[in-house]
Amino acid sequence: MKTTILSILAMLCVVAASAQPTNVQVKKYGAEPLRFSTVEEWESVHRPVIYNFFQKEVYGYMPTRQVPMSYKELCSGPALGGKAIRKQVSIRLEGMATPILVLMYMPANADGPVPAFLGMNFKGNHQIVDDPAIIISENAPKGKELGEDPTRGAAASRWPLDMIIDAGYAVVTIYRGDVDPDFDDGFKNGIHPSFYAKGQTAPEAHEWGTIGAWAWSLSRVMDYLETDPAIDTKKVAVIGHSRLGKTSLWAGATDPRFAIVISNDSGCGGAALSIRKHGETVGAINKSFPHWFCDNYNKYSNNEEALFVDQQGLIALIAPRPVYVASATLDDWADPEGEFLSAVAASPVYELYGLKGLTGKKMPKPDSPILGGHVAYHIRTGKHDINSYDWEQYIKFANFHFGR
Ligand code: GTR
Repeated sequence: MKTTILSILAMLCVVAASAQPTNVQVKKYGAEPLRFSTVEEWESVHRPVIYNFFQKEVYGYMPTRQVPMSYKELCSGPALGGKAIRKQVSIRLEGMATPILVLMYMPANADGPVPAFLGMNFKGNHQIVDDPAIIISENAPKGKELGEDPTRGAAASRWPLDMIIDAGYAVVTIYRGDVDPDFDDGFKNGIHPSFYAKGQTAPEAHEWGTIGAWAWSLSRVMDYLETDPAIDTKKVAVIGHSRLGKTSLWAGATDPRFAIVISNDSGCGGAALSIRKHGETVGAINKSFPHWFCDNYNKYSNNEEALFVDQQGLIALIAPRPVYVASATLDDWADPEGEFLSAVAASPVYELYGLKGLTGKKMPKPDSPILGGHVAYHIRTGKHDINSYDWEQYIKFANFHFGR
């Protein structure tokens, strides 16, 4: 009997092994459109190779070690004139001096769990709306002398809460500085030290930098959301602007629980193709922000030709989940055309799944979004920013994909 079970198991293993395409050669993808023969070939051969490249050479591996984490609901109550419920939660990680403060606004009239947009903010939760009940993080910028505006609601134009709540979505946000400060501190502060091995004082060349840490923390917020019955965690869109757009793309690539991924003006190291060297280059970004990527990424400074795969690979890692890439006309530094072409070059992977990508599409005119497929794109008139025009498109996109 035992022998029969073993031989059946052995046969199953052979079948499973032979299901792998054995004749597929992996060679450098560069910035080429990612065209493969089958979903199976993509998932079993190319996706793992591309994913490994981004982990090892670009954003750095996230830790595999578990660190004890706890949540605490700090307060909850009516907000936005009664149309929303504001909830604040702290996430504590062992080894971190301060908690990650999660700020949530949820539609008050919901009759069940609601879909949500989850994203980081730049300067503190209290900046997304002028609401005196928002707890100001100890890590938030404190004075104008630092070149930062500490005012409540200073970033409200980036978070059109009324529009989002009226559309039936929750907004969930955390401040980037609660996770890892955005300067080159040698990874002495923030989240990294909690994960060092004995005697370690900085991440290894292939280990996570700041963007990796930010993306990881969005997954930890998702862990919390999975315990909160107010949120429909099958319908969480991860969103970010600029450096936080690079972060949302990496969060989407690393965590399949994010049902939609939105990159707003993410540019170099985000959606844009690096090989074009238009606007910000890999060399420039590594020089100005040496802490964002892993040290291995320095190999590609002024050496973009050596990239095994360009940023279209990052977008493709999100497939088959819907992805939205957006640009702005005055944001030459982020290379709008490079962002569009990258979304186009990732599209064949979506099309393998029978989904609508952007293959064959031309760069649209300003303010003419290409919606309706699984890879969406728009270029908005105006500067490097995220505003209510952008959000309007993201809500339409989410409504379409969440069947609302
Ligand atoms: C710029 C940086 C960009 C972009 C931007 C931002 O200074 O060069 O890569 O991320 O900051 O986050 O606003």
